[in-house]
Amino acid sequence: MIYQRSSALFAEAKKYIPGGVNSPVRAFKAVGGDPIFVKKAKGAYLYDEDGNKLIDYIASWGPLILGHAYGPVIDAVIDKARKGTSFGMPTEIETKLAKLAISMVPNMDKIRFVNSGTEACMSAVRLARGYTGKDKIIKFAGCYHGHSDSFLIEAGSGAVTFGSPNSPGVTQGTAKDTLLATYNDLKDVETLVEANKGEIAAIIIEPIAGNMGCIVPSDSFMKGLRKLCTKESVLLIFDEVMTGFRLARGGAQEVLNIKADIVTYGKVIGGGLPVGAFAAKAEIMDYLAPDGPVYQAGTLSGNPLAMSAGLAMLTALNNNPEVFQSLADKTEYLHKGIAEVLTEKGVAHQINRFGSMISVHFTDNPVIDFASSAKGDNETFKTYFHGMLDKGIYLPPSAFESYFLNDALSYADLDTTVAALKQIKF
Ligand code: HOZ
Repeated sequence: MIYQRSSALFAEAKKYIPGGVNSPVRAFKAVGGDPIFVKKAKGAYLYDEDGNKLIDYIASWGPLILGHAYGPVIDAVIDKARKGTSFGMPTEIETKLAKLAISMVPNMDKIRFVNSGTEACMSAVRLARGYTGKDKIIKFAGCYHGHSDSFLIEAGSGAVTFGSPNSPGVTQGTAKDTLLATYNDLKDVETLVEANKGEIAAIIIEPIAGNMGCIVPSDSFMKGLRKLCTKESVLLIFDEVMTGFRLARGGAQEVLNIKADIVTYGKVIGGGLPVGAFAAKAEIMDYLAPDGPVYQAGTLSGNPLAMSAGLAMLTALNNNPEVFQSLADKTEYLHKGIAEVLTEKGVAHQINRFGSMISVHFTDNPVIDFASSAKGDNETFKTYFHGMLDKGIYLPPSAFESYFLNDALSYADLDTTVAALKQIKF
């Protein structure tokens, strides 16, 4: 495939936008070459500026569960836009979306809408600190909770892709309140909590990790974490920006059967428009301004276009819960196809999958945490990524990102994907 116009557009973008992109992973630095500029998308396909059609496996990093330009979402946004795009005043649709979201998710009474997953996680931690009166938080190496200061400590996703999991610009004062644990290692968390007894406000985790590639938690780790938090009066925050409304109506809380104290959402809850949210029991949420002392605000929070997209999206998911099984079946089918080809070719690999999240780690050893994920062979990943791209398959341009399947993908698309893999010379 030819990507000439994309390359020209990238060269022009670099003159005015740092690195030519507004979010680092998009720049293809981890895989080399120039990024693809998208012109439009529909269903399972991206159409780029060179006229290529690509099968998409990122779905805008998760939210487009029903495919690109999903009819009811587009209609809802157009209809709303005609009536005004932003008011900075309350609207009825915010309550409608809040009511629906809360009805789908276990264990939550109230929800506050913000504009991104970063904002949601940042606000959730402030709320946890305000509610508990404690300062420190625990996060897991390789987990990514957006780019706010407290989380850029051994962060996954783009941060680690570019070798800057600890970003300059984060003060030591902030960094010292973020303690770091190893994913899937309960003993490590227990030791940290013990060493900081009475000082931990919250433990934040991606319940299915997607920012060091897809990593699945063990049942005993998750159950142990919940027990430990309850025992030590630490709030358990599930960052469900990727998993919320994707794995099931009730997200990871439902599928793992674990109740979190605060849950954060993003992307999906806006049907692909810029939305984030955080939710909890009323007792915790009522600590937020204007009822409580913990401040959080935003002119674009609850934006009518974003709310209408979110309402259309969640309504569709709520009315068609079979979509989650359909997605999981497709992901399993893809898993089998990829595994078969890579095994035949003798390429060392591990495939991690949960529901509609999946990633291929090029290593012999099981990938259960950041250290094992980082052992993946990036040269093989690059060959794989560019080999697939050349055949019209768009995968995440970093080994540290999960794929997100969308239900517009057909089994024929999955077969095309596996056929493309067969042609790659490793
Ligand atoms: N690292 C982000 C997803 N985990 C990428 C976001 C983006 O570039 O849009």
